[in-house]
Amino acid sequence: MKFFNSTENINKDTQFVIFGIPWDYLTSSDLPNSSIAPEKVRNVTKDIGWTSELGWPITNFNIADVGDIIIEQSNVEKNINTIKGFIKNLYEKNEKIIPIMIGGDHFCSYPTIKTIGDLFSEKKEFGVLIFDAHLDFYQEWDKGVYSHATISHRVYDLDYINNKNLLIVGTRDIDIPELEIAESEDIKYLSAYQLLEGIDNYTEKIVSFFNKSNIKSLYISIDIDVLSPSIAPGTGFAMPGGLSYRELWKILKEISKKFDIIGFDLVEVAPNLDLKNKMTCNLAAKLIIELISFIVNKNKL
Ligand SMILES: [Mn+2]
Repeated sequence: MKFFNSTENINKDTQFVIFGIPWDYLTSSDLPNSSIAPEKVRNVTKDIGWTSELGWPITNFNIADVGDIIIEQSNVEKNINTIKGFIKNLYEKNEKIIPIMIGGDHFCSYPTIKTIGDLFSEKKEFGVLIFDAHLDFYQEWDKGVYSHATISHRVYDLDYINNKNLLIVGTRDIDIPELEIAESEDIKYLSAYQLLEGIDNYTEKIVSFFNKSNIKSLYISIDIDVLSPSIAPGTGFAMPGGLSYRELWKILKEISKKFDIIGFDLVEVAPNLDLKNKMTCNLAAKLIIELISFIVNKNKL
């Protein structure tokens, strides 16, 4: 099963390349099965209509779905290298592609962001936007420095990432050690409650944060738990007070208009915790295809 009508192979016209990382070893949840999310999110696309909400046929988008990366659950270093090699290989087939990763737990974003960032030549114009209920800013978590609870910290540790080009949005479940690091390092994040100021205001805060640093190109990482658990129950850490689908949709639309999105991911969907109607998988598939539609139609938004 492919994502909507994606082809299998990358060619010169391919704009987006979807791949799955079926890896949830580094979650701290007792109920993890986000490793099956890539397959389950693809599966629901057979029941979703083939137009974007703004009326663009999905068949007009040039998407290749190259399947899942082969993962050995507990072999962390090996997986990081495998992911790196896999993504490099995608660019060798077509250097202009926009990679789209479906996780897996949030740690899957780290090797993905690192590989894409390392290969991106305009480092001064590169920023990372993370949507998450959590800061994921622990220095270490139970299995060490690599964990889904340390992912934002590991991204921050990259040479070219700092507190002026990394922004975390939608937070509402931050632990004391994370808060202390965020305060001492002056890490910027927008709490979910700040949405009380209105979605336009909230979106403007995100845009102006990156504008201030002259960021032109963004990588976006979406942890599904940034959304309200009332619409996204299928995830390991369901925290109240999350964004609505429409709020996230609106933010993604505005961001796509203002910046070049050079890659994105959607992580932490746990299909075993989803409702029988697969609403969280539907939500994930919709977010991915809507964001693709915004990137394709950037000049019409
Ligand atoms: Mn999270």
